[in-house]
Amino acid sequence: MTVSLPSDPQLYGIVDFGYVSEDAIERVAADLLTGGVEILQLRAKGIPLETVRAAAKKIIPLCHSLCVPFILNDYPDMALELGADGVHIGQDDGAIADVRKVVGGEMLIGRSTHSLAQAKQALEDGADYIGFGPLFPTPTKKGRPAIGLDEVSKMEAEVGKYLPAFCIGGIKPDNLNIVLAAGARRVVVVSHLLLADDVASATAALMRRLE
Ligand code: TZP
Ligand code: MG
Repeated sequence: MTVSLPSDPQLYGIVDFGYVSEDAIERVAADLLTGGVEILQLRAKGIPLETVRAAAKKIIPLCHSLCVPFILNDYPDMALELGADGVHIGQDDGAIADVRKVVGGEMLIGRSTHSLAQAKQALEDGADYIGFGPLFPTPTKKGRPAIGLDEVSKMEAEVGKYLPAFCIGGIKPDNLNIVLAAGARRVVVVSHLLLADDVASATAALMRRLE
């Protein structure tokens, strides 16, 4: 089974081993899905490959039962092997064309971008969607400078018009209005949701603000 991107996704969730222990990863993924994330990524930096594989194998059926695309951060080979719907790669993870050779024509390829220029490049290189940020400083990606809101509306006009562009980095209910006012149409929210006492309710509350 392959799930494609929804036509107008607003909220992209990430279940991240940086916030969630191995034994809770499936439950938290299910909570994000219950709350209404429209795309779900598994992000596992510095985690043994077998642990990543085992987590992905549990989460993929949860996503597919709801027709939510499952995206694996890094590891194009594993994404292909496991039947992920997409793979997400950073600026340092090689050319999109090379990842495309590994994963074939069907799989979604998402690219992290940190400037308008990188967003334009990702569009030109054939990304299926982009992340754009971090808009604000974030503990989830320590050391990555915040890019602020200045380029958001240009990015939406020049790139987001042609592919889904998700603003990311430090986004939470407190700053969501200014992010949307800056022109963002879609967001990725990680720590606010994963650190919530009730992940499903926090996700559902955020979804209501975005719809
Ligand atoms: N890429 C750019 S910022 C970021 C990633 C993975 C982290 C987003 O997490 P948070 O906790 O929502 O700031
Ligand atoms: Mg990467």
